[in-house]
Formats: sequence, structure tokens, C-alpha cells
Amino acid sequence: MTLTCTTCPYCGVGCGVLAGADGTIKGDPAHPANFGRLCSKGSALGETIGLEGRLLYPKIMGQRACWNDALDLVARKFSNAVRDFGPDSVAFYGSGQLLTEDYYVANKLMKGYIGSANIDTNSRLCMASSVAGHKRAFGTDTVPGTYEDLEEADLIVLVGSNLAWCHPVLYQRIAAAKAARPTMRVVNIDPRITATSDLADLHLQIKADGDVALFNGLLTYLADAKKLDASYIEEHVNGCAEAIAAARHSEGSDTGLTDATLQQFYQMWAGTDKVVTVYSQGVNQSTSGTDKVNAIINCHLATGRIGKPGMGPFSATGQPNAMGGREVGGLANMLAAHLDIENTEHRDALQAAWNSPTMCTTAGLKAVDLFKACADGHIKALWIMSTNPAVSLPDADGVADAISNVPFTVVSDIMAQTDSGDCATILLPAAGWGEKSGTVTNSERRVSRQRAFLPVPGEARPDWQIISQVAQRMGFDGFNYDNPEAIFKEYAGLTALSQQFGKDLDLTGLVDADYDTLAPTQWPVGGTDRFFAKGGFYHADGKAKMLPLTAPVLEQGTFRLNTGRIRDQWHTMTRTGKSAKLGAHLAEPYVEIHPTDAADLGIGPAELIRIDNKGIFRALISDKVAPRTLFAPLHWTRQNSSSGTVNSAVTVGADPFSGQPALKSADVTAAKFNALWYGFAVSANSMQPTRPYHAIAKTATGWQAECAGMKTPNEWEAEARSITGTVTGDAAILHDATTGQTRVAIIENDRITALFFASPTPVVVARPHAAALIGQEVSSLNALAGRAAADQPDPGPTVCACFQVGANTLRDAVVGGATTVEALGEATCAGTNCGSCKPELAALISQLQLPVAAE
Ligand SMILES: Nc1nc2c(c(=O)[nH]1)N[C@H]1C(S)=C(S)[C@@H](COP(=O)(O)OP(=O)(O)OC[C@H]3O[C@@H](n4cnc5c(=O)[nH]c(N)nc54)[C@H](O)[C@@H]3O)O[C@H]1N2
Ligand SMILES: Nc1nc2c(c(=O)[nH]1)N[C@H]1C(S)=C(S)[C@@H](COP(=O)(O)OP(=O)(O)OC[C@H]3O[C@@H](n4cnc5c(=O)[nH]c(N)nc54)[C@H](O)[C@@H]3O)O[C@H]1N2
Ligand code: SF4
Ligand SMILES: [Mo]
Repeated sequence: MTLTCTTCPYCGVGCGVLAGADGTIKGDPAHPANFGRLCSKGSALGETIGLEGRLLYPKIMGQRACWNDALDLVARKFSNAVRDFGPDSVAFYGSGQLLTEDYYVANKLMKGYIGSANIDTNSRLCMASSVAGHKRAFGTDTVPGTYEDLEEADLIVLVGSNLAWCHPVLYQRIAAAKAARPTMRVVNIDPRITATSDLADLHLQIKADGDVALFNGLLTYLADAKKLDASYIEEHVNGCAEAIAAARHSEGSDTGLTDATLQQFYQMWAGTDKVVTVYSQGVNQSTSGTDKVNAIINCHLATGRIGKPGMGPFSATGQPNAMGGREVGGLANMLAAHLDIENTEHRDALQAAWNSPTMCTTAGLKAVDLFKACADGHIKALWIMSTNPAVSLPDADGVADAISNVPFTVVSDIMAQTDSGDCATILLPAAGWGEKSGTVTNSERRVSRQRAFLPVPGEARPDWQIISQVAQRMGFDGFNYDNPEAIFKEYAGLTALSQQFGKDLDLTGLVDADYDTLAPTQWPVGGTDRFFAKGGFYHADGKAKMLPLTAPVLEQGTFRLNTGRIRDQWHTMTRTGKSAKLGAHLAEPYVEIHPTDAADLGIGPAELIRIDNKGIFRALISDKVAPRTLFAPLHWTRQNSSSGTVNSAVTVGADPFSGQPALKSADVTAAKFNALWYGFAVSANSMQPTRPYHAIAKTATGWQAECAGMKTPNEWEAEARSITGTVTGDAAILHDATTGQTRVAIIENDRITALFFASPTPVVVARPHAAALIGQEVSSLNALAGRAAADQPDPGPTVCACFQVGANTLRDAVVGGATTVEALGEATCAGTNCGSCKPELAALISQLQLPVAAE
């Protein structure tokens, strides 16, 4: 099998992948992001490239259409709206998952040809506060450091980052460096204890949004301990005294941490030169997000710990091309090549370079406002590309209504049915990962190629082509590209403007490079690999700015709902949801709740919790979250759950500088969902149970469904058939009158096609085992028992996705003496492929080796 050298389409680590058309996936040993490593999601890419559920031809109002009609209609509707209502009556909403080439042409069309800046992207939900913080401090949106810094640091501080689950290969690189050099220390700052905490020498369980106060405190500590770098400040930094004065002002602000803990952290930070502070959404997604970014950067500037090996602030980007999107100006408040909309010279130079008929003059609508403008009728034509806002934006139900309210909405996606696509007028089939070519830029400014290794299915087309074809039909020249290479070269050449205006982005060295064989390359191309060790900032006087910051007053509502990610799913699950392996880790929408709160609400283990009357979730009772706080994943949608779309319940404010919504802090109410019965089903058929509570997931043998109801069904066989989508076959039913438990097996041609378990209390059954019975020739009695046969022990819930090793198997191995992660790997294979489950293996080992109680 020939393998193609490409880049993973998921997180911003940007790992190199060797991929084959037969689904072979390997880490690329030569790629400087991962040196051959892959996490569980990357390793399972082969399971997600099948055509199941794909959108393969254009659809207008639900009906198949030809490309000609579809493109003509889109061009006509956008042109008409611009003619009748002006350029600001139309909008694009894009994504950090678009390739640089796609992104570049979308921006060019909106800003230089339509003449509006109404193009915002999901990066607004993701990186906007980092962008704003960088600009305030450095005068440019630049990540100063590299991945090597994470290995060279003596202290890594992770703030609002669950790196073990969200940037697993970076986490593994740190873990390996720490193992090789045990003096290296890691501090994790998160209101929640996470898989990442496992690597940490110190976990600061900070109060949500206590970060500005924490880093203000650090700044005053550094000043008092005489740890400031006076000569660096003198030569390269403005605003230090004001920043320290403001920090002193917020002394005593609430962080939720004890003085002793604070002192321990401050001493560690002050006493270690080589510090990297890594931050992600616990920082960005907050009403004080931009201030958090600057509070962190203040401490690095004040100590001159920036741009040197092993030192610096490091914003970990989320999406594979979050960084590339920022480079091509993919937000409503910036222009391509790091140029500024507010600057007339920048605008004129870009318009001249494009030779375009017009140029936007003011910033456009940011994501949340953009959808408000859709709701109130200002937007007449909307184009959503490569993102699923009806799930991922706060007030997701309001956003779905807003999209439906726009007279003409286009959704370009690879999937036929998504929550956003369901609200659209027209669906355009995009070529997906493996089928199209282009470039992405990762968190350390490294540009890598994505290369096609699969045929384009059906009538799908790459995004850059769809956008260019619409532009041409709107009567614009400047879009007659033959391939992504032509676009990349135009864009790389354009970064000369960035240089001309004294900015940092420089890809001109790639204009003449061979696109096909382009090796992963960091920008500035041919220049330094780190920024700012010797100053050289991008404010007018060349200096950086420390910001005077006020710590926010922390408010506690009834419950504070924190949201984020799980290890094995990617956002709205349109791709990772196809993998049975990935689905096995956590198979339904859940809310983590502290034991005292669960007791107060009368919620027992595995019962259901209702949030704000907007969502129903499985309760995961755990002391890893603080009392009065809840945590829920963002991944579930209306396609795979009845009410697991967490953003239906998330109504939040936004950061005043970046416009990034505070997705980590919805103020909600919580109550027990009083189900009368709980059910679990496995089936060879796909299921759409539509019960008051349900969630479906792919299994190796078909599908599984969790469900619950408010009314006990009259007839369990009918209920089982309806839920499992099984009309034919014989049913065997077992009902236990004392426990109220019912079991139904449906058997056809001596094979089990579906199993259904119902109970007045949460269903206890070995789920992986039940799924494994589908398609088997098993006596109906055994099937109804829902238990493993004696020679088939129940492996328990899956921990290792790659080798499908369950918690029971692991527990047995630990009890049998495998008391290190390595020994567990040898005994069970767990953790020996991608290593993403290693933090959970370590946690399991320490759980089972409880210290011997004192006499
Ligand atoms: N498995 C997986 N990996 C992913 C993704 C995915 O969908 N799945 N998505 C990618 C994308 S786009 C992104 S943006 C990244 C996000 O990567 P991360 O930011 O690491 O992930 P999150 O889970 O959103 O949030 C991180 C942590 O912030 C904490 N937090 C909440 N409030 C606060 C606070 O006030 N202060 C502090 N200090 N911490 C707080 C949360 O408890 C959570 O553990 O992940 C990327 N990687
Ligand atoms: N509550 C809460 N909400 C959040 C967050 C949070 O932490 N908490 N995090 C926010 C963040 S950081 C992010 S980045 C967003 C992510 O949220 P979204 O961007 O909305 O989520 P995705 O599922 O990644 O959406 C990508 C869509 O593009 C489609 N797609 C895949 N490949 C292609 C392609 O090549 N071309 C086209 N045209 N389409 C393609 C996929 O099928 C999918 O429908 O969620 C945000 N929402
Ligand atoms: S860490 Fe995992 S998801 Fe992120 S790029 Fe690497 S393989 Fe892909
Ligand atoms: Mo993100």
C-alpha cells in the first residue's frame, strides 16, 4: 500500500500522518510536530473515511440538484441581496477547519469583492481572546514559542487546558521529557481535576475565572521578590509600573486557593527561569478571556522570559488551521497577511494587490452578533462552511432558529445531515479530509500540507473550488484558480505586504517552493524560530505593552456549568461519531456533578439530570468538579441525542475585547429528571428511539442506544422493536415482577439482531458484551441474561480505544501485579499504541493502590 504524507484534520498540534486508501493510518516519523506519534482520534482516522452519511450531491430545499443550478442560485441570491440591501446584508460563517486556500478565497470574496467584513468563523469561539491579547501585548497576533520549548522548560504551567485529552501528542511530548528529566515540573490550573492533572506536580483547583487575580498576584510577587528583569523591561516593555500598580489593587481578590498554595506556586514560578505557560479554552472562553491572556503575558514580559528556549507564553490552538485562518485574515476584524482593517494604507495596499473592485472599510459582525443579525432579519443570505453553529454556538436553539430565519442559507459540509444543514435552504457537498489538498498551520506556526489519498466521492468538490465558482458566477474575476497551489502561491506572495508594513508574517520564501513536496515549514520562513527574545515587538515604538488589569468579581449563581471536550470525540461528532472504537470511551452526553450536590438534588449514580429544562444528561457523580459547578461535554447533537446539545442551555456573555463567548460559565439550574424507566438497547440496525431521553452511538456490530421514559410502555415487545428498529424476527421476553426489569431479545435466523433491557432504575448490563452478542448464534436464554458467558469475562467500560481494553480487564491486571503504566501495557496492550489513555491507566493504578491506613 502506498502511503501519502499528510496532516491530521483534528487538533492544532498538526501531527503528520501517513495514510492509505485502504484506511491504513500511521504517525509520520519525519513530522516535527509528532515524530511518529498519534493520539486515539488520529489513530482511528481510518474508521472515519467511509461514505456512510456523506453528502454526495447538491440539494436545494431537500431535493437533489445539479451543480450548475446550485451555483447559479447561490450566486444570484448573494448578488441580489447585495444589490437590494447592500454588502452588509450578506455573511459567511467559516471555520478553523477550512484549509488555508479555502479560507483565503472566502475572505477575498467577502472583503475585496462583495465589500463587507461580515465573515467570521468558529475561531471566534476558540482563539479570539488569544488574538486580542497577543495584539494588545505584542502589537501582532503571534505565538512566540515552539513545541521544543515545552520539552526544554523546567516548569510548565497549564492554564485552562486539558492537554492530555485535547492536545494529546503535545501532552505525550511533555510526559516523555519529564520522564527523561524528572526535575521538570508541571502545574495544572483548572477548576476541575482532569486527565491532565495526572502529570501535574501541583494542581491549583482555582475558582472559575480566578485566573486574572492569580496572575496579578504572581506579578506583584515577582516585583516584591525582585525577580523582574529590569533591563528587558527598560529596553522592550511599556506599562510595567501601571500593570504592577493595578495588580496590587486587586490583591486579596478571590482565587479560591489558600495562601499556602498560592505561595507554593508563586515561588516555583519566580524561582524557575525556564517557564512556559500554556493556555487554552479555560482562558479564552471567558468574559475576562483577553485579560487572562494579558495577565499571563504580563508575567513573562516582566521577567523577560519570552522567545528564549524553554520560555514563553504559549497559546495552544484548537483546530487544525486555527492559525492559518488568522494568517489569511479569517475573522471579521482583520485583513489577510496580518494587515488591519482600520488602517487605510493596509486596505489600499491589499485592494491594489488583489486588483479588486472594492474593500471593506470597517470590521464586520462577530459570530454571536452575526447570528443575532440573522435572527432579526438583517442578514438576507448566509453561507456556513465547515462548521456546525446550531450546535457549537451558545443559545444553540436560538441560533438554529436564526439560521432558519435567513431567507437564503447555504451550508457546505461533508455530511448530509447536520443540525445546521437541517436549517439550510441549500446544501453543497464538500470534499473531505483525504480527498482534497491544501495547507494548514499548527500551533507553532508550522505550515504543513494536507494531501489527497482518496478519490473525491459522488459530486463533492473542494471548498476553494465551490467558493471560486460562486465568485465567478457573481461576475468577479480574480477567482479563476486551477488548483490550490495557485491560491497558495498568491497568498504566500501577498505576505510581502506584511513585511512592507513592518509586520511579522512572512511566507514569501514559499512562493517558489515546490508545493507538491512542500515539507512542514515554520514561519517566518528562513528567519528566526522564536519571537521577542530581544524585543522587536510590533507596536509603533517596537516595544511590548504590559496591561493594567482588574480581577473580575466572581459571582456564583445556582450552578455554574463548565463545558469542554472528551478524549475520543471531535466537536459535533460528524466524523469521530462514525468510529465504534472512539464511541466506546464515553458513549452518551453526561454532566459531572459533585457528590454533595447530587445528594442535595436526590440524584443517584447513573440517574439523569435536567439542566435548565433545556437538556437531559446522564449524571456522573464525581468529586473532580467543585461543589456548585457542573461539567458537560459539547459534543452531542440533535442527530444523536434527544437533549444532549449542551449549548441549548448555555446562555452566556462574551469577552468585551474579543467578542469570544464565555462558554465555560453558564449560570444554570439543575434538577433530577424523574424517569419512570431506563432502557439500553443494542441493534444491528440504526436507531432513532425518540424518547424523552435518548442517545445513540456506533458499535462494532451496529448501534447502541441509551434511553429513558416518563410513561411505562404497555407492551415491552413493541417498545423494544420500536427502539431497536427491528420489525421482523422472533422476540423472547423475560420480565421480573419483583425488580420490574424487562429483557427482550430479537432473534432472526438463529442470530441475535437486537437486545433491549429496561428497568425502573438505571440499567446495569455489560454494554460492550451486549454489543458483541449482536449477530451471534447465542441461546436466547444467555442473550436475555445480558451477561458474558463464563469463558467470556466482561471487560468493563472501554479505557484503551486502540485495543479496546476495558476497566475490568485493567483492574484484574493491576491486582495481578501490573502496577505501572508500562507493566499494564505489557499485560493488556492498553496504552501501547497511541498512548492517549495513559493518564487514565495511571489514575486507575493509583486508585487501586490506596495507601495503607495508619494503625
Ligand atoms: N479530544 C478532542 N480534542 C480537541 C478537540 C475536541 O473536540 N476533542 N477540539 C480542539 C479545539 S477546537 C480546541 S479549542 C481545543 C480546546 O482544548 P482545551 O482548552 O484544553 O479543552 P476544553 O475541554 O475546552 O477546556 C479546557 C479546560 O478549561 C477548564 N476551565 C474552565 N473554566 C476555567 C477557568 O475559569 N479557569 C481555568 N484556568 N480553567 C478553566 C475546564 O475545566 C477544562 O478542563 O481542543 C482541541 N482538541
Ligand atoms: N459549550 C461549548 N461550546 C463550544 C466550545 C466549548 O468549549 N463549549 N468550544 C468552541 C470551539 S473552541 C470550537 S472550535 C467550536 C467547534 O464547533 P464546530 O466548528 O461547529 O464543530 P465541528 O463538528 O468541528 O463542525 C465542523 C463541520 O464541518 C464539516 N466538515 C468536515 N470537513 C469538512 C470539509 O472539508 N469541508 C466542509 N465544508 N465541511 C467539513 C463537519 O462535518 C462538521 O459538520 O465549538 C465551540 N463551541
Ligand atoms: S494530537 Fe491527535 S488529534 Fe491532534 S493532530 Fe495529533 S493525532 Fe491529530
Ligand atoms: Mo476550538
